This record gives sequence, C-alpha cells and structure tokens, in this order.
Amino acid sequence: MAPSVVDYSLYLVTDSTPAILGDKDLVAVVKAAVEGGATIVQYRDKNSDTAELVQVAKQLHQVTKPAGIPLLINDRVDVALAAGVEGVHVGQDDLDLKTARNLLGPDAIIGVTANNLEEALEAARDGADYLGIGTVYATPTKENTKSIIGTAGVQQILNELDAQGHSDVKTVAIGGINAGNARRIMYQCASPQKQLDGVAVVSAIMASDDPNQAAHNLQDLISRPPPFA
Ligand code: TZP
Ligand code: MG
Repeated sequence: MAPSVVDYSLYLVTDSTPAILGDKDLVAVVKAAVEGGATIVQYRDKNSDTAELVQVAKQLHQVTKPAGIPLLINDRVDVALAAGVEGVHVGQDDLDLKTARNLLGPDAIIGVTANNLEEALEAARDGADYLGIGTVYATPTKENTKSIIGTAGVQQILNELDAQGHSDVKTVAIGGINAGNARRIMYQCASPQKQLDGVAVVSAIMASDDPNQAAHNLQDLISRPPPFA
C-alpha cells in the first residue's frame, strides 16, 4: 500500500542503458540514491522483457520499501501488480489513467506525463496523483520528446491547474534537470498559489559516478528556501 503522504521532492527515474548507467549496478545505484536523498523512484526500462521487469522491480522494492519510499513502474500496470509496488507512471500512449486506477485501486500512486495544458487538466480531472510536467529542457536521455516547454511552459500549467481548481494534484518537472538548474526550476516555476512539488531526474543521478552524493546535492539544493542567487 502507498504511504499516505508522498514526498515528491527528488524523484528518481531509472535508466538501465549503458549510455547512462555505464557498468554500474542498477539496484546499487538506486540504493545509493535513496540513501542520498531521493524520495520516490520510478523504474523505467524500455528494453527488458516482462519477466525481467518483474524480477528487477522486486529487487528495487527491497531497497525502497524498507526506506519508506514509493516505487512506481513506468508504462506497465501488469508489472506493478505482479511486483506488488506502490504505483505506475503512464504516458499519453500507455494504458489510460482510469483503467490503471481500476486495476490498481484507490491507494495506488498513479502519475501521468503532461506535455501541455490540455494533457495536464485531463489527467488532473481523471484523478492522477501527480503530473510529470515536461519536457522542460532538451535531453539526450529521451530523444523522441514532444515539445520542449521550458520553465515558462511549466509555470503556465501550474497557474492553470490552480485557476481551474486542481491545486491538489502534485507536480514534478522533468527533462534536462541537474544540479545546475534544479533550484532555479523549483522556484522559477512557482506561482503564489501553486508550486512544484519536486523535480524528476534521470541522468543527473543515474549517470553519476557517485549517485549518493548526486542525490544528496540535489536534495540540498531544492530544499533550501529562496532566494537562490
Ligand atoms: N520524460 C520527459 S524527459 C525524460 C523523460 C523520461 C528524460 C529526462 O532525463 P534527464 O536525464 O533527467 O534529462
Ligand atoms: Mg510511457
């Protein structure tokens, strides 16, 4: 079952490809990141078969669960069910949110990718727990991204979510976020009514030689109050 209060502040999205993970061990990297300050983890793996996905998800869950950190699976509701993890993250081309909710139940954490205002509002209306808003900046990690929306795009979505009565849906920004811009993104995107709940990163942690330190550094940067100069 999902924890009742979820901390979205430092959202780690995994990547098992050699270009990002190198020869490091996925489970060891996630463990280091969780110890360093990652607060929620999404297992994202576009290449492994279903049996491998379930097996690795279970291994990751043995790291996240004792730490009280939710583990979500990218794209695959079946894998989330089989591994008994806390939720899923679905994109616009994946199983729709309402079906995912029916399958996983009310306590599951379900996140949706929102590239624009329309997608954000629809997901909020349909009961998403959080939105992954982006792509903020172009990133080699996900080359076939739709439009790059920048901080202005994120800000516009946050403003409209609030204006249309969806201030309760949680939000993280994703795409090209690293230690050099995380703090600015957190505070630049904030409207007085609706702030980002966190940042989601792949390479800033997964590609680091020291994922523990990378997560610690990011957590420190985003949790420090403004001013950010
Ligand atoms: N969705 C939008 S951008 C992205 C995903 C999964 C990849 C982000 O990777 P990075 O390395 O944090 O830029
Ligand atoms: Mg997807």
